[in-house]
Amino acid sequence: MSGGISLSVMPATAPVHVTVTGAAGQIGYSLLFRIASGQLLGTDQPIVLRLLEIEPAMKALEGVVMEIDDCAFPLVEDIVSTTDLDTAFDGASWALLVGSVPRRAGMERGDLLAVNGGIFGPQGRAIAANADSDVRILVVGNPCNTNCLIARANAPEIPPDRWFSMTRLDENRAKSQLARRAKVPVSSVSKLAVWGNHSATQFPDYAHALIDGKPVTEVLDDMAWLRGDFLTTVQKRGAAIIDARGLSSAASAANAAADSVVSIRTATSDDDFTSLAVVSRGEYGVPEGLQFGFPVRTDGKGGWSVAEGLSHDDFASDRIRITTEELMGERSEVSELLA
Ligand code: NAX
Repeated sequence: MSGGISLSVMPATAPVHVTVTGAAGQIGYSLLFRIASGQLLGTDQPIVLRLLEIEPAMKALEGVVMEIDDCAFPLVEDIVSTTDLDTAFDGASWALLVGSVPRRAGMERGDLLAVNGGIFGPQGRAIAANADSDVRILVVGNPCNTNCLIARANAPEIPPDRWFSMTRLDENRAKSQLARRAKVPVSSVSKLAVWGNHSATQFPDYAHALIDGKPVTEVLDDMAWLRGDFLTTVQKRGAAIIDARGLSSAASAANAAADSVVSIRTATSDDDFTSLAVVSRGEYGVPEGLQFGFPVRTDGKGGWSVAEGLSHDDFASDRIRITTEELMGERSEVSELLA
């Protein structure tokens, strides 16, 4: 035996494959850099980015990839750009479904749902056929709850609890409004649940939210504002941003997608919950199978449950009924896409 010095070499961590659809879009332009810098999966987790786009956007995607290269992110082991669904989802542990067709003037909601069904059905099937067995899916592209329902229905091989759609931007918007009103830092606000659809019918639930551990309704003591301006500001914030910026929210949406992934990966603290739209198993009387915004608690091992035991007054029950009915209406409009 030689008397040489033995250098112990740390085993290399295998990269996690993260798929982002609509990668050349506005949200993609913010989100990809957050993923690449380690803000979703951790600063010690190497990744392979798998970017899906449609043909007309491939040139723009090429430019985005050049910019990611130019950041020299140490965690990015490879970037795959493609228009092919099987390639896009090959080995993916996270699938962030951002790309969708926005509503255009004259388009009925039913048309919008049908067009997006044509995207999310095949994507669901491709995820089932190609993704890693531990895949988790977050749908951002609108109408995100029902797009998620369509993809999930087309991927029966994947357990229903792996599918999420995004209500976190609404939660963040609501927390920020409450903090501003109470003149406290946003970190003082907890337990803000967004119930139902990511649409103007959503119910951001001020009644169970806390400011520095005390009920919001006690701290603010202004029910007219909570039931009025607060609700409508959060519900219509997307439209207000389009009005001001000429473009829909993008950086805040990417931030919320990052927050959602971190919340799914890590355990919720004992005195909080997070807003995610998940498959209903009948909690709070919500029809089974709807992809519904609930207060969710995660266990840090991939599991989650809907926070139990919250009671609603007549005002809240009515709001939750309205958003539930909207989602049931969307489900029946896409019934033929639910394979
Ligand atoms: P953009 O129009 O900037 O980007 C969308 C991208 O998707 C485009 O590059 C397009 O080429 C691509 N695309 C279209 N069809 C595709 C397909 N079949 N496969 C792959 N890519 C496809 O939109 P952006 O501002 O990035 O928004 C993306 C989606 O997020 C929209 O549906 C938008 O409504 C939705 N949002 C959802 C939010 C939420 O809280 N859940 C908030 C923000 C945002 O409004």
